[in-house]
Amino acid sequence: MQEQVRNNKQGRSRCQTASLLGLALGIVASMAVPVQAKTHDVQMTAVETDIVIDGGGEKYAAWTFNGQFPGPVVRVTEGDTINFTLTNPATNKNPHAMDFHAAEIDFLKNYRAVNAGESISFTFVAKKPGLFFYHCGAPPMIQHVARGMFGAIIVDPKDAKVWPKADREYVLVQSEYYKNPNDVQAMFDRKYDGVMFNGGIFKYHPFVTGGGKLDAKPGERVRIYFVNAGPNEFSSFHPIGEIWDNVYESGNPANNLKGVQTYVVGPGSAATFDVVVESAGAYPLVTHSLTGALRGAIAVLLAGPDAKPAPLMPMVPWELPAK
Ligand SMILES: [Cu+2]
Repeated sequence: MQEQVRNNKQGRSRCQTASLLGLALGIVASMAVPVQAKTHDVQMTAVETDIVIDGGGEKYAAWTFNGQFPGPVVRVTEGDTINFTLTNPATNKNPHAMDFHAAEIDFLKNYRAVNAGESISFTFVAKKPGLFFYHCGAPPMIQHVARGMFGAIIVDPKDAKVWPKADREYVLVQSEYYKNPNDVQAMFDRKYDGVMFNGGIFKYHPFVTGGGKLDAKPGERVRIYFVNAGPNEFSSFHPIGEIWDNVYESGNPANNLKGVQTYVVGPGSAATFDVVVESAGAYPLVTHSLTGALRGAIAVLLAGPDAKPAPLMPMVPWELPAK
């Protein structure tokens, strides 16, 4: 009898344990499965080199990360760790540095400039989702940025469902063009000669020689990751013929503005713009600061049913059509 009671008790407790376990598993299964944080080894090299900056083949004595203007897009997920190394080869003439706006770390130690022939490494966790600027901070910083040492880092939200899924994504980085790369005073005086998207004058303007375009299909949600490198001018980013369905300040899904015509992105800042293209046609994306648009900062989003998939940052580096 006692044996039976004990068995019954054990049976009941096993049963309770099993049902509790089942309940717990059910809860776990119903929760979104968290993405495992990753570690990324990101290595860049400071490259002082000539870069083509317009469709006519005009060259510019740029300073770059990895020989690209802008530098490569870094893409991680919220919570990921980035082990970063910058190499400044002995063949360079200038000190260079790296400053990631996505990081929250001591700037004196990590963002210091290293001489040619040296390298620097640091680690950070991308704690906040969004779109962030990165740039060289070696003095004079205004010149290192003007000459092309910058790029974008996208920190995707841990939970992809916090915002609508984009059908197509592009990165655009705005910057000013100062014709004489050695005239630092012109940079301080804001005497720029053009404004570029992704290191080119009218780079995505199909009516300009050598110009390209950004493709989309009607009805698609196109997400533009927009960074303003400056070094000095504000961008007033506007889609001609459209309205931004959403603007996410600093690219953070929590900072969601709706139905925006024009949104100001200051130097060293960024925002993510969604446009659902209503119909086929051409939609020039411009800075509505017109001296900038009319001197290079126009990227035409061409919507047609035959649009092909495209890279995040098309035409970097610029490939000129064969003559
Ligand atoms: Cu530099």
